Amino acid sequence: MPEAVTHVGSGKVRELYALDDDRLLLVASDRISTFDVILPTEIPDKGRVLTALSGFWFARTRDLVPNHLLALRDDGRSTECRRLEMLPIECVVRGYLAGSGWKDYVQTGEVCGHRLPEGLVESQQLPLPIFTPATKAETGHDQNIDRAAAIELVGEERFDEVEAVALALYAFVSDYARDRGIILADTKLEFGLDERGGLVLGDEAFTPDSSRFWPADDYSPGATPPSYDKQFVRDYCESLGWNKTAPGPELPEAVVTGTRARYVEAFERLTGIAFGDYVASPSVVIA
Ligand code: PZK
Repeated sequence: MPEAVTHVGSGKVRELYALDDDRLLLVASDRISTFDVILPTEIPDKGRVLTALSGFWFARTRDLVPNHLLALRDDGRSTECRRLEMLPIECVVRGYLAGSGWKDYVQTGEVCGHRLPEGLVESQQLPLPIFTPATKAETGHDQNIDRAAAIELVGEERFDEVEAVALALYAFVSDYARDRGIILADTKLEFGLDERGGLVLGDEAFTPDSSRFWPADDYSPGATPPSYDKQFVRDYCESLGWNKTAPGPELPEAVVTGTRARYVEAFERLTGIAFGDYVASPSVVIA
């Protein structure tokens, strides 16, 4: 008998279903977005790679903080997870100055209330990683907020706890990736609370959609490093002179193939696991 599942939410490239009162199913599609627009062409296996990476990191960080992972389904793109009470902030950690962090620094010399040294250049490594929370926007962009604004949303004790845990997770994963030739420039984490009020890591974690991964070989401060996964897509879109509003362009076969290869390469470099082994048996990443 097929289980009855209720669709409870959509992200840009993911779907969320309720399995029962306590469990959700997070399904990662092969859709890809660039410049905030979802493209009409899918990248085969992208959802599997992202699901595999999240599972891999959940298994390796569970002694730092419990997480919502219950099981990976055999399709390789679906995660069964514990239903949590999600905290109303995005928990971003930045080790390098990119994206909105760089923009805020140029305008104010600060990011989320962290006063930074003068004279930093785009993509430069920070003296120490910083916790830079943001509000969760239903539509449009998340807004960076300082410690006081985040404490208004989650309380001071919980703020101090998520900051410490998020920084510890970033330190673990960025060291792991660096040893494999990949820079984790920044990452966005989402936490929730279990029925006893305990802090639990949820959502996806340390995937290319929630993080900036840069190939360490190509890194040079002052430039905009190529994105590990989406650079072919961005370069192709730029070459068209597309105005970056919906609908996005269809991607040619060579861009699709090259981008799929980059996702698979990121997975294999980070995990040391052959992607074919994951497809054959998704639990290999959590074994
Ligand atoms: C939860 N989202 C984001 C929205 C998606 C994902 N373990 C959990 N418990 C309760 N709620 C969530 C989670 C998780 N993860 C995550 N929204 C709620 C989201 C839409 C589609 F795929």
